[in-house]
Amino acid sequence: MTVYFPEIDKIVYEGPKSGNPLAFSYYDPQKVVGDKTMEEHLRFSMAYWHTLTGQGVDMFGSASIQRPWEQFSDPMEAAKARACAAFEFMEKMQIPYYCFHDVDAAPEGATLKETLANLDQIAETLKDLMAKTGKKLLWGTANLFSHPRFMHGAATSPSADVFAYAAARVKKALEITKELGGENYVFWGGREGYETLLNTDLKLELDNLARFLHMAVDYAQEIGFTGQFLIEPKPKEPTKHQYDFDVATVVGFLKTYDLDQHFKINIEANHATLAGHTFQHELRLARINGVLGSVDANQGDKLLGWDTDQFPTNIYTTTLAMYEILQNGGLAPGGLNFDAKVRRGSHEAVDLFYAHIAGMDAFARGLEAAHSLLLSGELEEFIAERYASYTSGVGEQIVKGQVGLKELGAYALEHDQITLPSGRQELLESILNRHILQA
Ligand code: XLS
Ligand code: CA
Ligand code: CA
Repeated sequence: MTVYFPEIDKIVYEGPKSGNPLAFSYYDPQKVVGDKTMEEHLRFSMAYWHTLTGQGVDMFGSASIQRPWEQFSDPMEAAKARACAAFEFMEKMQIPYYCFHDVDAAPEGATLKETLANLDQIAETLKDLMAKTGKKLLWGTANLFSHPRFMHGAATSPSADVFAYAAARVKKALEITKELGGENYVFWGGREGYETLLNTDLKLELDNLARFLHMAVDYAQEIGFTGQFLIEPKPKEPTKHQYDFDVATVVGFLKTYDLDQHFKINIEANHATLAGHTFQHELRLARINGVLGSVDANQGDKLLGWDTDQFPTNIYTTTLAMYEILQNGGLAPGGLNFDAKVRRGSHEAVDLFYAHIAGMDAFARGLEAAHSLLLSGELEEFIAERYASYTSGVGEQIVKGQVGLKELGAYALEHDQITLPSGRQELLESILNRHILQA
């Protein structure tokens, strides 16, 4: 079998003092943090699209990246070579999971029939490689946004034929995900949104999106796919207004359409910031609603207003993310999928390794800092104290629903001289810093 990364050996943990850029400084898969190993906590996954098929293309320039596994005139040959490169990469990086869109794995054919046959064939290749390497599928999905047929949406297209076509692709993607033992299945809205209400039947589009998702749930039951369904929110890009804007919007949508018992949420850091939220905000909101399912681990650039999908290197962010994930009891069956791409200028194969090492180390360090923060209980103690007025007296009565405006009105007349303690934000920020620096 062709070796695609001959100069690179397996990346191993050497510790923070090593200085070897092709080694982990913090990610030590077997190291136990609390009740699990780092590997069990972090459940890292490689994104097939960015890592294997990303070419550094942007609005102003053509491909800056040429991967040897893509250099075949027959697209099926390229797809097989790509699969081999993917598994070699995962093995060398010690990444246990991967995620893919149908078209990342196999090329579209001239007809839908051909496309589906290509997928079946590549699924066999993937299955063999998974059996040989022990790598696992975190989630599968269908790309319902790249081809021009999806220019007006897929499940929310004004064309019923496009709706049907999209259904056929999701049907096959679900079958393949099941066949490969996928632990989740993701719906990211793609072009499910609109540019202008002047040409849009908003109500029909939202109803159709819900119909589509119900069909997927029914089909999964029919074929015995037991993986977790996930919706991935994003506020904009490619459409001006995406229907699955953020966690709050998705929670409302799922409840409105009676889908809440079937779906959890896949939260991407860069999508959170595009929605004007912190990553932690989205994780917290999902967690308290019981729908934190999985994470697309990346980061945006606050100076740029689009989805830059950079590798996550900000340890503040990874610490606060792991703080939520630990309190969620972990992510399983979800994981941390690097939906992240190397920059256009980072065009050499070795950059893929540097990038994933940076992301894995940032999350490993974040895990340790978050664990130390939780173990100390400093934030939780402060918060408990801050809200202590709800554990007795009138506060307890409010929480238990024992009082209304009448009773509270009478109470307030007697208690209108109120003194409030400090919120201590700066102190808490220095506590966070201490755990990040010392964990
Ligand atoms: C695009 C999305 C996409 C999903 C999977 O912005 O992040 O890559 O994760 O379709
Ligand atoms: Ca994503
Ligand atoms: Ca993204």
